[in-house]
Amino acid sequence: MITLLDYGAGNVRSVINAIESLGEQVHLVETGNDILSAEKLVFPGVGAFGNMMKILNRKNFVAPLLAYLNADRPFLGICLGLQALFERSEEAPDITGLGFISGNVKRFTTDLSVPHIGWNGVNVQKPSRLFAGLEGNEKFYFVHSYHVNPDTDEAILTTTDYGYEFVSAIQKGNVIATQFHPEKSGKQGLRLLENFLRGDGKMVMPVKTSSHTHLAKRIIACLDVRTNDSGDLVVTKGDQYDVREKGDVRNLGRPVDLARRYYEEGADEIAFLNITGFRDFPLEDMPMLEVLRQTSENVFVPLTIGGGIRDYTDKDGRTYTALEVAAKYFRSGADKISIGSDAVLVVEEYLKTGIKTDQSAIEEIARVYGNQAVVISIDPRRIYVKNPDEVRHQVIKTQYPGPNGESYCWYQCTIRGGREGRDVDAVTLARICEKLGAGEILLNCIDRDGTNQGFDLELINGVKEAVSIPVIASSGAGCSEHFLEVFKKTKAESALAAGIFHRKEVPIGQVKTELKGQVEIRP
Ligand code: 1PR
Repeated sequence: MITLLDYGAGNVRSVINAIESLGEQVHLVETGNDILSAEKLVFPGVGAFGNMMKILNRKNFVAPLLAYLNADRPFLGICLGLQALFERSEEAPDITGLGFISGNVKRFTTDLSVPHIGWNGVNVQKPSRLFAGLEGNEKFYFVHSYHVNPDTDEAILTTTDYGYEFVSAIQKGNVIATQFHPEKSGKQGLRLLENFLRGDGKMVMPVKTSSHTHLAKRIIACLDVRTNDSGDLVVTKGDQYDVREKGDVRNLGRPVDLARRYYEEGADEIAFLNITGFRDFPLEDMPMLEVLRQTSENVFVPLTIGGGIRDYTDKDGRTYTALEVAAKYFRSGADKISIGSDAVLVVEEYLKTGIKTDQSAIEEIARVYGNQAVVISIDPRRIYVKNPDEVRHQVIKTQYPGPNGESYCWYQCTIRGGREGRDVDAVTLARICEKLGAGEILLNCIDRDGTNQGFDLELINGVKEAVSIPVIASSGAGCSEHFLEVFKKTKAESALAAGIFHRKEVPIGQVKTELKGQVEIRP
């Protein structure tokens, strides 16, 4: 029996699923005594340091946790579960951590995008049971803006490079904690988790451990999901956002089956977009929550979910906040949520007042779940202009002139699945969303969506230059060369495609083969 400390934030479902997939049962901590009587304790943490410590204090978990750790009993901390072991964090300077290891938690200071999101390697510093069966050159999934900084080297188990070398796992006796997420790191992650759960076996120093690691560019499979006219929940796909063919919603398969297929084929991440979320409130009838629950049972890479994340009042007059909607998604197995239409409305308000209210969906969800959990999905469309002074938007000079020979354009944000254009451009939207606490941009492009013509490099470069958070390039992939092109010609951290994967025109493996040797990937 494995005891799991769930303090109420983030995606514990995936950790439970991963442990159960390894044949173990999970008991959730309800009182401090559950901690003290645990045989093996797993502490996954996602979210923000301050919020986590406040909850641990409120629930009186701090003293039993310290007693457990000081008795050198088997412990696995994940992500914030590592950071919690330290004395303090720059993320919440007034709040003290557990102080089991001396040192602090620092925000990344690098020119690279922060959060550090994606698959990176580990430089192993000492042997551990954790590494049985691993070669040492595997990549694991990271998602964090802060990293631990121990006062001494004694407990360092692995380091990882991102701008500079940081500590990515510690081991002090039976207490182990990783910054990366084994439960989200595919088969290698499960192996590492299994090694902890077994708790026996030899101390292993992997043979291929490196002295430098590199973050891989991510390949993301995207599933646009909606109910078709017969009432079935299907994966669909649009041409420039029009998902109907001869009047019917295109049906490309069942969401849970396709997600499973992409995991097996090597997708680094999977995104579900509930494309009618703007009109069908996701908590009213909850098929997407069920899709997430089922998917997270056997898909062990990160899952993002979007659609309908906003404040909402139902027909009985009950009001739900965007934070409540997001919380349901996280608890059902999502690692990140994505906000589309509501982000545009939030930014419009901000542009009017110039005031951060701290109450927008972006700010509230980032405060509780951390910036890295908030993705902004932008649905822009090109608007051509003859002269850059014609509009007060971020205008670019384009290589692809408009229908009347215009050589400038701006990218108009839309809401409601591209149905309504608004007076905000994509570059401004991305910049303000970053300021409000978003951790990543999913950059679609209505003009390219479903066309197979390749990604809109001008749009991607325009947005990427304006923000320091990671950008997912999306829309238009037609062949594996398009992925190479987007990674060579832009600084996008990941690339997403839908149609070519659903129609089996280009398998994910073929994309990775194309990139191998030229772009860092997770094999
Ligand atoms: O506005 O917060 O409720 O979120 C709705 C979400 O649904 C948004 O993220 C929005 O992008 C998405 N969405 C709404 N309508 C559509 C549609 O297609 N009619 N899909 C839609 C957006 C775009 C991509 C697509 C890529 C790659 N889909 O995600 O998967 O363009 O396609 P390709 O490789 O086939 O070219 P809210």
